[in-house]
Amino acid sequence: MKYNPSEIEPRWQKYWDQNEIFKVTEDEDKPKYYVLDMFPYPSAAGLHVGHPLGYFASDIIARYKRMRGYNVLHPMGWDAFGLPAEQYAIQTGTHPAVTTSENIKNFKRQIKSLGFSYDWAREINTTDIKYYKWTQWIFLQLYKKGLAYEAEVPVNWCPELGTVLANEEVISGKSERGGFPVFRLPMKQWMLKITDYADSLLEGLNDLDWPEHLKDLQRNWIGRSEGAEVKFSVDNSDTIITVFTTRPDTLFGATYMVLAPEHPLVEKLTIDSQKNDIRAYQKESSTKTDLERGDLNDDKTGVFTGSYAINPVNNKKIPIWIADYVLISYGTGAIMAVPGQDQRDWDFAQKLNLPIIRTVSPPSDFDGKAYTGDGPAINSEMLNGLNTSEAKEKIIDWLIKHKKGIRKINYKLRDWLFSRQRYWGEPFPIIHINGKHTAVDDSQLPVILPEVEKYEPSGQGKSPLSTIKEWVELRDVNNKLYGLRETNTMPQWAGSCWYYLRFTDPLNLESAWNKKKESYWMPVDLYIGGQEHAVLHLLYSRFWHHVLHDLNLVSTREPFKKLYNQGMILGEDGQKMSKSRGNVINPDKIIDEFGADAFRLYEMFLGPLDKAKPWNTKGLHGAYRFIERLWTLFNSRDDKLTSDTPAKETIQLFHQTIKKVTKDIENLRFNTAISQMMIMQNHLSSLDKISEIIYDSYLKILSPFLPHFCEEINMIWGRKDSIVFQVWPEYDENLAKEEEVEIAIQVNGKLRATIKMIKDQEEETILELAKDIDKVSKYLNNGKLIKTIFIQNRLVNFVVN
Ligand code: ANZ
Repeated sequence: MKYNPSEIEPRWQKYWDQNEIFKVTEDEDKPKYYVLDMFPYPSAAGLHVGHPLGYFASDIIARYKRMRGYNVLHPMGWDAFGLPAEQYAIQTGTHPAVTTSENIKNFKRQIKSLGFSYDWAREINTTDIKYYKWTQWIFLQLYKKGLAYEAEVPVNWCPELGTVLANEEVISGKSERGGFPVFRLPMKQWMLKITDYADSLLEGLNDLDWPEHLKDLQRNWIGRSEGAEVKFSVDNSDTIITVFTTRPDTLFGATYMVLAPEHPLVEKLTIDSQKNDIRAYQKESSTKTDLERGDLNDDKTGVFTGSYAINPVNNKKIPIWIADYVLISYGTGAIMAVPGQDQRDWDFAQKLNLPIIRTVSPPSDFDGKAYTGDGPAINSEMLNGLNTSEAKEKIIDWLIKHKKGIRKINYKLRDWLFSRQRYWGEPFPIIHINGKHTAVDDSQLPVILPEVEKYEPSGQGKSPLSTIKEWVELRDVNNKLYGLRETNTMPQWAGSCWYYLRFTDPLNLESAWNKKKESYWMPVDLYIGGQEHAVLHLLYSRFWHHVLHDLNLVSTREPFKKLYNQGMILGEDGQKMSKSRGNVINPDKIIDEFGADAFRLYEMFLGPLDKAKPWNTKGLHGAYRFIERLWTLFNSRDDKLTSDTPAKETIQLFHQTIKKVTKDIENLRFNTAISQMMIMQNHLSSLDKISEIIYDSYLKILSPFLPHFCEEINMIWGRKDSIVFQVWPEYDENLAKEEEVEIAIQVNGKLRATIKMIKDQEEETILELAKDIDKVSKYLNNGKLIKTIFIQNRLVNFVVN
């Protein structure tokens, strides 16, 4: 009998499906575990080999947790609103719903053929009316809480795509999708007040089991800065300029001021003789992106307005300039410039010959230009001698007392631009009556996306919905027009902001979710997905979740307890997989040729889950051969079975393997778990006799990695119950213990380091480790290695010339 995955795998997939093996309901007697994948956008291209990497990982965890007695929620669905289906509709006239449903069918077929343990009864689709009804309902909760508002805001208008884009969707003045030019234009838009939740979102991060760098990304995005707002009066005028500064302690060193070129006071402050220069400069800077303007290395430019401000602490007259290194979108759009302590100000002052005064004493060995660090205050009258934090406190108190300023916290985070001028999105449940907006009554939800003839945005960038008169115009029983529907749609983020909640109760027609079910399953215990969602999706969904928590609609403050980012799978050439490079691997072909289990084993063995790694077809053959060896080993059970006690060596390896696989799964280190199971296979295949418990336990710990294969063996062995609910084997710490040895690492006979290792490790492994030690590598790098002496379990001596 040969191992034949193409026969085995579909049979088990059918068995799991028909017997609803992975279907779950709330069970108060069991601990719950909620493991979630970032659900995919069902693109026309179908599944990419990068998708299953994360799905395999979460599935191994799901299967493992079931065997540990958890009630496991492991769902899948489709994030199906979005631009590609709409672009396709514009080109071909095919309704996005048609394309979407075809794509979902294909995605589902592919995902199902990989044998994941999803509870398919919970499948959701964000474009389903029964789903987006509740997206609209949640929007209304935010709206009623005063967190949604309309504003005339300068937006990123992309004529080519016919829509407004979020800042995040614009990269150096071009649309992220398609690379089309983007312009800044004022337009009426829906905004969500995520800024009200800036502190809440920051605080929430502290208790999360997320990679630290990911929390930092979120922190930087929110960008909280503590400081002060300071008021400067303008000489011979009643105009006041307010600046935001994080360094009020440097106020005595403010030798000039700068307004952003777009600042509303520029016009008023510019004297006649400077008007031409100022206008020319304003025009020039309007073509630059914020990123270009903020570039530290850029040559600083600016123009003098002709007016002067008065420094409130010493009444000195200081010139007011405009310069584009000051951004209108941050703080107050104006700064006090302190060239002694700020590098950008220093560069500007140097170039334009403005005075520089140090107000913080730099350390004696400092030889830079602006000193941006902390230190004792100098040239600052009442602050002299105080350290930076004391000086900050004292000056803020002084400013408050003299009504010249306030304490202020600033955020980089902006309110979230939430409307799009597109067809393929959730309609807003909003109507406009006499120019005022109001919520659609809950009883009237959902507001169904109507059919349109054309999917292009109408002129002036309005959504195609605005062209459907019968839909937009609301008439009473006497056919009198009383209101107009909002014609914008929500961005793709909306549906993914709460899908994890819907999974807890996906079929509910009465409410978004039942609170009891929600509080049973939430929070998500483990969330696995790509790095591309490290900031926005996670920030937006956390924001909605915090609001829902404040409204007492959910039971936890944070939605995702533990988060893990899988690394990218690159092409065999080490480059990002892309159609144009021709290095894309089609998962269907891999399954046809090797089967889903070999595919899973291979991807999990490729390297650490969170690292980027190139595809390698050789490795796939290796994975397949390993399964074949297991096939032989398990099928020889009848001949090899013994009731004799196994040899000491076998017992030790057995306990070590269970221990390592258990710990590695818990830590998502699947590649090393697989290595250990390969060592185990090697050993067992060399034995003539194997005891039942070893056969049994080994099959169990393999089963999350080779789910179809292990079900098959389990059946061949005559077991009636699926392996899915068998109990995960325990290990005995004492029996797993290895003898440790201390190995001396010498260079030219001189002891440089020691390493502790498990006895009888391979020479190659030890040498590699030894060469990596700093105290050793420094000699190896400086000289030529001429000889290596190796004494097993005792010593390494590098002879260097
Ligand atoms: C005076 C000063 C002295 C500053 C000093 C810094 C160092 P973060 O930390 O990012 O919040 N700033 C304020 N608004 C700005 C704007 N719209 N465009 C460009 N720069 C702006 O940065 C706050 C600091 O960035 C503020 O503190 C201000 O410069 C500048 F030794 O004020 B500071």
